[in-house]
Amino acid sequence: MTGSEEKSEKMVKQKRDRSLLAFTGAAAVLAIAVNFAIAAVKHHKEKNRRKKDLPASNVRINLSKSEILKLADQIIAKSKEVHDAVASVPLDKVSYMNVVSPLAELEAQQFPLIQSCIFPKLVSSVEDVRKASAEAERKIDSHLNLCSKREDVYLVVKAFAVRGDWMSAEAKCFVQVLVRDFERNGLNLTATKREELLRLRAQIDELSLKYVQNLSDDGSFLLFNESELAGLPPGFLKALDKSEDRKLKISLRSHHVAAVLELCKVGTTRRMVARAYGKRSGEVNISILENLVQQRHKYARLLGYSNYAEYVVDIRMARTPTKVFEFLEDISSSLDDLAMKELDLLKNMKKKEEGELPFGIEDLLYYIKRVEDQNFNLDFGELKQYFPISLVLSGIFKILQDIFGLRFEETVDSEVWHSDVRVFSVFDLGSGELLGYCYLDLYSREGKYGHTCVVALQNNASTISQAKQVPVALLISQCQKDVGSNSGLLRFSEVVSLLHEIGHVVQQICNRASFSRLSGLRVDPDFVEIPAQVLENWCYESSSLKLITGFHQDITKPLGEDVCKSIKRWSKSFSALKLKQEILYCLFDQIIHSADNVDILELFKHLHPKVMLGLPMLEGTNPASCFPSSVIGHEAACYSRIWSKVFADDIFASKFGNDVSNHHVGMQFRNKVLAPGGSKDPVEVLSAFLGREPSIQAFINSFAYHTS
Ligand SMILES: *[C@@H]1O[C@H](CO)[C@@H](O)[C@H](O)[C@H]1NC(C)=O
Ligand SMILES: *[C@@H]1O[C@H](CO)[C@@H](O)[C@H](O)[C@H]1NC(C)=O
Ligand SMILES: *[C@@H]1O[C@H](CO)[C@@H](O)[C@H](O)[C@H]1NC(C)=O
Ligand SMILES: *[C@@H]1O[C@H](CO)[C@@H](O)[C@H](O)[C@H]1NC(C)=O
Ligand SMILES: *[C@@H]1O[C@H](CO)[C@@H](O)[C@H](O)[C@H]1NC(C)=O
Ligand SMILES: *[C@H]1O[C@H](CO)[C@@H](O)[C@H](O)[C@H]1NC(C)=O
Ligand SMILES: [Zn+2]
Repeated sequence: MTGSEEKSEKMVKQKRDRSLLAFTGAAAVLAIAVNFAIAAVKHHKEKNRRKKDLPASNVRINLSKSEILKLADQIIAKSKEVHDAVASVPLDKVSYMNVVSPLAELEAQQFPLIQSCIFPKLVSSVEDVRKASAEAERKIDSHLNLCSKREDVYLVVKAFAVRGDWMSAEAKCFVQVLVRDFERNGLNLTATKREELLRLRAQIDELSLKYVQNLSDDGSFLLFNESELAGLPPGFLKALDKSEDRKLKISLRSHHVAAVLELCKVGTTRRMVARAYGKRSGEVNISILENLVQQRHKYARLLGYSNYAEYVVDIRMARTPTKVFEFLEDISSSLDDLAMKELDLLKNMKKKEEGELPFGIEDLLYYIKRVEDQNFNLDFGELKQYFPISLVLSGIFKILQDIFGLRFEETVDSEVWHSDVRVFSVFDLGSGELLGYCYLDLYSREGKYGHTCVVALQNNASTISQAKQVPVALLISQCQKDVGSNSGLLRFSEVVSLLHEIGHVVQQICNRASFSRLSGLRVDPDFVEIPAQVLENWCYESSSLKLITGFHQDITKPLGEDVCKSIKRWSKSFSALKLKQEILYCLFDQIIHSADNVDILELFKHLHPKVMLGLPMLEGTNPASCFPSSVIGHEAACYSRIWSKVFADDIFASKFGNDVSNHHVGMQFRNKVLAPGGSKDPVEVLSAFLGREPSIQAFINSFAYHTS
């Protein structure tokens, strides 16, 4: 989830990725039938229900305010009851049936109910419903938070884990995750240490909040006259606020800053804006960041780690900070030559336009855009006309059918929360088996969540006390409806984003893990973006582009071959430099969270030219403002986006590179990678599919290929 306003095609390309929203709550631990709760709600609804229920779905749609609050209370009561029951098992009597099974079942059953309470917050058109949903979320979260710290339950689960009558490999994995999560909450520490942990957590939360507020509350602006803003489109200038003496106000919000850095011809203006942006949060307070990092280290050390990065990376595919450093440094150095060539192109362009002035980091976006405008005859505004939403969507479904053997079929007459929402049943093409459902809520509207994301509404489960549940996913996006024609047109960046998100939907629906906690999108966070990133590749291949495009006034005319080729080349342009810049922030993030007493300013000054081919840090900026608020929550894990991208490229290049519609490989991907989900080690999963360990080589080669 990110606050990234859509700025330009390119920005979106880099930022899209944090949009995955997996409402896991702390959810997890659960059992026995919530049947009573479900029956009660169902009965109540029956009276005015005209719409059909979806078979094998327990997701409740279009609940009223009071139904949401009531359901939340029932969820909490049931959960407490089951936890109490598990906690009461004598430690010498623990068994699969009285410990693991109740917890697993509770979780499987409550997950769709919890999501039913929570997702209306994002999509309901009724304000009261959104408020009730937010309140339900707070209540449920704080209950789950309590459960995750229950020592009595921990002791019982631990006793079972020590006995080790696992039943199955998946069950073993589930129990180990339960124990791990309890212990990461400090439950195997002494009472005093546990208190200290809580205190630190509160401090960290408070400092984080301060830090984020200080970055986002900055209401300051710079004043320019029109000639100082030359290059920006008239519409943009017109929309700017003006000062009393008719000067134009550029705020430090990212959409203003990005526009100036990308489009403004005047070097001094770009520099002023970049500098102001780079030292926002007042005369900034690096000490808040330093303090925050110190508290995080203390927190990790109480739990037995030697630093915070170790604590964060331990439960991720990368496993250790050392591995992360190696990874980032390998990639960075292998990009040096290409990035240098790219930079030379930009420097030459600057020389032509501005003479002998030195090239600075604030020139990067502007000259990338200038060179791209010159090299690519791509007008993204024009291109839109080839992407009518309905056509793109049916093209994507066709691609998914061809590769993964998934048949999407629209289900009319099922209940929805808004008339724009469409519901699809997803079937296995071969067997006709129902695999799951997908809700598409594509269009922006008032009160709706402003970003693009996928929410898992239900995970696959077949529990003892209840009929089977199939996976259910909800895709939320912000497409604009077109008045006039009945389907709007998508920008290319929106097409990429849509395919990415549908990758998450496919991942959710193809998952067959038996435990809700390990299934769907609740997988290793270094892994979770991989399937979606693999799918993005289909946006850049001629054969698939032709399936998803058609001129809006004559959809039989797909995009021309030359444009398709151009899009592919464009997708790689300046990618080494852009990636280097991202690596800079990732390294910075990993270093400050791996070492003590780092002088943050000095570190950034040192790292900047080293990674950015000699370009110095912009004088007067503050590294504490490099971290946009979305990074809070990703600390010590910034590398993860690049990590998953690299392995997604490995998969695409080595398995689909020669034939993007290879059904055989697609089915293997579905069965070997998507199906096991979080129930297996991701390295094992990828190795089984690739026939070798995942490697960064394909990614690096794709750059080498591009250079030649
Ligand atoms: C708590 O559990 C963790 C993880 O299993 C272990 O590394 C640590 O040593 C344990 N701490 C204590 C005090 O038992
Ligand atoms: C805009 O400001 C610059 C310097 O800040 C000044 O040199 C220039 O004359 C101004 N242009 C106009 C049109 O006022
Ligand atoms: C930065 O924070 C420290 C304490 O965290 C405080 O002493 C100092 O005055 C602050 N500086 C600024 C410029 O706000
Ligand atoms: C949602 O439920 C309300 C009544 O609670 C009903 O008026 C409305 O039509 C329903 N919305 C949809 C899209 O079915
Ligand atoms: C759901 O998981 C079960 C294992 O618990 C599996 O047998 C079944 O095939 C899965 N169903 C779907 C639709 O994935
Ligand atoms: C942000 O920093 C400024 C100092 O630059 C300070 O006055 C202000 O209180 C801070 N805001 C928050 C929310 O901490
Ligand atoms: Zn994603």
